[in-house]
Amino acid sequence: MAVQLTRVEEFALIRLNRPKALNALSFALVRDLARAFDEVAASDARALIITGAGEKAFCAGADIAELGGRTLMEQKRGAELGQATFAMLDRLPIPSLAIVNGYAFGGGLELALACTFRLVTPNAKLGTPEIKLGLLPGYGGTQRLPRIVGEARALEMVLTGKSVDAQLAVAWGLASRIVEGDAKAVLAQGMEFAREFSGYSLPVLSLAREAVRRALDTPLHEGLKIEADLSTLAFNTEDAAEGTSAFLEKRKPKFKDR
Ligand code: DAK
Repeated sequence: MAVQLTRVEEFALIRLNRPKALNALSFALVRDLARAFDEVAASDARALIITGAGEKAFCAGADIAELGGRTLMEQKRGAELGQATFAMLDRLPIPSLAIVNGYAFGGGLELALACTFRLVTPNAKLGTPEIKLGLLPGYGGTQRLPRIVGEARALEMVLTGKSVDAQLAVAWGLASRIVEGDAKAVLAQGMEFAREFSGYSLPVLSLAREAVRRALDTPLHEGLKIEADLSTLAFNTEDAAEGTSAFLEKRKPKFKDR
């Protein structure tokens, strides 16, 4: 299977598994990813972690061998398939984390950008080299990248095709931190990172993600209204009652995801 979905303790783990092609995203793989995201959404996992098989790459992008010889309408449908699939990831009810273990180019970077967080290994290289192929990103990169790193840095990446290393990725806010060691150690650090939030109320985490996400495409006065609505909605959860009571009673809260 080119997409392996497993369970590691309380987390869902997706491993892109085409290491000989540096985990390139064939259209079939993208469809498999969509099915996996559906399964994750219906599961009781507390976060999703995505990584790539092998030592070299998270994902080297769209499968270039499949890109040629298609009509413009087929290309448009291809872009829409990639965008819709990555939107499923962005909209999962639980947070997600990409462990970028090596190259994340083109569609591979776009997959990571649709995750809530990114961690990078020291050998990671992140980039949008499409321009070198006479193309531009088609799976959400031109929209998500500037929202994460800002317009000038996004333009620098998209127009030059130059990649960013692990340290610069962290400096630019493209990744949250660097994780080191073999695949097992890196996964353990990813799980440790995810545990910094995964014990909190899932519905409240989801409302918080929604509020922050809306900040990026909404004028301030509208965004503040959205925040008032979503934060009020959080007060309606049993978990909000539990969290505030637990504080006053000086005990640890027991959230129930309700
Ligand atoms: N697609 C297919 N195969 C790939 C691949 C890719 N993206 N990247 C690597 N491979 C394959 C290589 O062909 C090679 O296969 P064999 O020759 O062994 O059979 C194997 O993986 C190992 O790669 P290399 O031998 O090249 O390994 P190196 O360590 O020397 O180099 C590299 C690693 C990552 C620097 C290099 O492989 C590379 O530059 N890869 C291409 C990276 C890239 O350009 N990615 C962006 C792809 S474009 C759309 C619009 C736009 C897009 C999609 C759709 N629509 C409107 C529908 C564009 C999306 C993209 O992602």
